[in-house]
Amino acid sequence: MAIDRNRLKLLIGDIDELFESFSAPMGERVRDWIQTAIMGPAFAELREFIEQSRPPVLFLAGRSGHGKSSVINALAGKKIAQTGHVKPTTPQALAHLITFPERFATWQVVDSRGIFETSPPGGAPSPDAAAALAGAMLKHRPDVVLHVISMPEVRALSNDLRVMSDLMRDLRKKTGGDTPLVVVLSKPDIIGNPREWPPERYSRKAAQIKEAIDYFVSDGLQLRAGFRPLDLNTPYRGYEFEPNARNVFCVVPLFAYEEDEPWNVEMLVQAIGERLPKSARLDFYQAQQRKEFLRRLSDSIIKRFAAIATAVGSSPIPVADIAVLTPLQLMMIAVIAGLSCQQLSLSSATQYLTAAGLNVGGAVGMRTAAQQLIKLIPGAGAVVSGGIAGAGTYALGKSAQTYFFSGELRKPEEFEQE
Ligand SMILES: Nc1nc2c(ncn2[C@@H]2O[C@H](COP(=O)(O)OP(=O)(O)O)[C@@H](O)[C@H]2O)c(=O)[nH]1
Ligand SMILES: [Mg+2]
Repeated sequence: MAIDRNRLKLLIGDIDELFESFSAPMGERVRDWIQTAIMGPAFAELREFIEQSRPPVLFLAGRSGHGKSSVINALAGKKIAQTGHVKPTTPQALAHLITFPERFATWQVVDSRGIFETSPPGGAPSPDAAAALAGAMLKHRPDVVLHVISMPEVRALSNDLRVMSDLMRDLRKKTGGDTPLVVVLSKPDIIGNPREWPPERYSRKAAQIKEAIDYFVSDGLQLRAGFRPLDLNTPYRGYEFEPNARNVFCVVPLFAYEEDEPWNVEMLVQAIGERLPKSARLDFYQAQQRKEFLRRLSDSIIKRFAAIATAVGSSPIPVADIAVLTPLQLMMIAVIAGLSCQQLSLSSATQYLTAAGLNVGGAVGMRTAAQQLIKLIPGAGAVVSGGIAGAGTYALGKSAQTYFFSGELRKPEEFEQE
């Protein structure tokens, strides 16, 4: 289970009702104000994050047999593209919509497979091929372009790379965007002795991989400075670059032979994810069920909701009771639950409250849940200040996050000082 867009409407409906039942006795003026200051911004935030999210567009370039399909399979964590002897029959780029039904996510993958085939490795791709590639990129407007080059062949393929980097420059000019180019150096295992794997166990292999990447950067890209390791402790896992003439954003080695565990795929996920537009991140991470990344997404939700709560607490209108914040907080908990692997719903939120020792089981309903929730908020008094509302909401969010992502119950007080 994960975040199902269709459920967002239900959740918002439930929260709206709850909020109505709380705010009805408060008078119209206060109610309207709460509507504008709390529920409006919170609903808008979730709509942007969930409803308006869209599939990431991943564009694959590189010669046949270099591992494009394998890269996609490794990223997706399942076999979605055929690998091996599939010779392209047409030189056109083909778009695939890949769905992850149990995870409510979709990716658009564009395979520009045949385009480089019109020239032998070593020779520059023909002007026609370059134009076809440029056309395909303009048509599909990728969020990220992955150029896959087999590591043992990097020396022969600097022409391809030069063509790619020129195309990236043109694409940026035409679209006004800054689509990142990620170079994936595939098949790092077959550099040197293929039996020496993984590089964490064979220091010689680690050195050979780093040497191949360094060569690629200095000779292929002709860059001498302006880059650093993605992971300072393991410099053979790839580099990221400052803006440069080659338009390369990062270089990542990836082992993606289907019979084995992929290697370094987390690094590639991170490199791609960080550069995706906000609207494409949920689908990208959710498809892979990568807990750590989804947890980070939930962090940003917690921060946004805490900011909304702070604004409420700091308002000139004296809100008598922290209860007005509880619908907001229940909604936040439901979204955190959804990002972990529970259903996006209020009943997931009550599961946390019950675990936290509040008696909200069964028939008592959402209203009781919301009223009980106050007992969990550190520092909640009769009138809440902005600081307390914000810090309390934040602490509650972190506690729920720990519960849903680590299966551990830590009270909100523990997160109060963060
Ligand atoms: N040794 C090794 N083989 C790989 C790796 N990645 C892909 N392959 C193999 O290389 C061949 C071509 O891969 P494929 O993904 O179909 O390339 P594509 O034509 O660019 O889509 C397949 O037989 C893959 O199993 C890798 O990291 N190491
Ligand atoms: Mg393929």
